[in-house]
Amino acid sequence: MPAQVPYVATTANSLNLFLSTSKAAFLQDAKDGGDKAARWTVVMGNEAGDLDSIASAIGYAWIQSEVHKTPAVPLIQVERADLALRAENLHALKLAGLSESNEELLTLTEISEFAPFPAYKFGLVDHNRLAERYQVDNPHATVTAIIDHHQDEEQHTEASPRIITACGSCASHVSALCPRELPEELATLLLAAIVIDTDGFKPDGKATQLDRDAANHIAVKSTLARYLPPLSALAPIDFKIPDVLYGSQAIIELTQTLSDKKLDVSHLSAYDLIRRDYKEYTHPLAWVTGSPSIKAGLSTVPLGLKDWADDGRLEDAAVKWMEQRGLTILGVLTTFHEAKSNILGKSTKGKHRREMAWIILAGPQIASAQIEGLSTDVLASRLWAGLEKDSEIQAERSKKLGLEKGGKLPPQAKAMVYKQGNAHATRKAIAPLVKSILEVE
Ligand SMILES: [Mn+2]
Repeated sequence: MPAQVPYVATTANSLNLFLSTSKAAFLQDAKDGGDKAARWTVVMGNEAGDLDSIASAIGYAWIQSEVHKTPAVPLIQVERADLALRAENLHALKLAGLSESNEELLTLTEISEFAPFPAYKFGLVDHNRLAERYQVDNPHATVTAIIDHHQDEEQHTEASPRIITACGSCASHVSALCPRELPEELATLLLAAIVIDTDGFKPDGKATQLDRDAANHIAVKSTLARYLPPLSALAPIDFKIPDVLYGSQAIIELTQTLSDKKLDVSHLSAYDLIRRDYKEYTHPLAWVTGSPSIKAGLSTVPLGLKDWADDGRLEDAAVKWMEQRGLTILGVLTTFHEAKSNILGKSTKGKHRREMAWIILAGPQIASAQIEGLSTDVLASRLWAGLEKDSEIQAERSKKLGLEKGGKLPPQAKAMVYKQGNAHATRKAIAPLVKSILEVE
């Protein structure tokens, strides 16, 4: 089997053309001002900017534009310079025939000059609540479509379609909506997202039947098609497709390459690691007089704390990021495999572990609410108690890093490190838990 080269699409392709054309036309309308950009639907994934979010946004914008003939542009919710923090995304975008610089993509960097946001129709993929920044001074902001696999936040109930169903990858929902004919570069991009989210369709993993069916639907159109076993595109719809993708050589190779690139973050600084896979939440505290809101951020880092966070590196990076984002709380969620050596002394993949490092700062939100009895002490005891009594994550205090002593943190800051008894609980479980701990009276 040759290396990845044969899967790479050429740069002159219809996906590439769709992206460049829609980006240029949208930006021109935005610059012209008035309500020229009002005809556009801006389709975006979540702010963590993972491959699922990027592929789903591109895929759904393509469907809107080419199938439903509604002008749509995908917006990648990361700064252009931060695209480089995710090597697996760069690889998948290359397989999908984008240029080395990814200049075809519309990122936050190109829209930063527009305030208020120049368009008001939004399609949300891989999340289901429109971020605050798009609503500021934008009274007509409307979510017209939602396609997601996260917990339903029950917002934007007028959106149509409004598909929010759990499955391994949001890109599977988008793939299922694709017509039989689609650019092979787009099929490849969606397939790459599903592959990385389901660990190559591993049985008993995150892949659901919906993911497998959707992947089979688009795989035949992808640049991998000729390396795959015969697929069932012609099978009757109610015929349960056997899992032909799992275990096929081309899928194994794609899974391996993407996951190697995703896990190779050893060259990144603590500050890069915290920003790389990051989501932000606003929590109103109904139990404090006047219900002040605080901002909390959750970073997922694919390396154990001991490999990057000691000697004050975590504290320095976290405080810098928290001040920049105006955060009161930052949770750093690690996921990694313990290094282990086998009987021949060769290192092998050990047990899957997760840790959480939490930092609470006395930022401006606390300072202004202090008279009402809100302090970092009060927040810390509420958060630690809530985390520790949750039976799903099974948090156990860890003092290895000494973070709880706060020696390298500003005055009044509180911090704690936990090992998770349940290594399966991801940010998808921890975000709603933190919401209920902080918001419930
Ligand atoms: Mn996703």
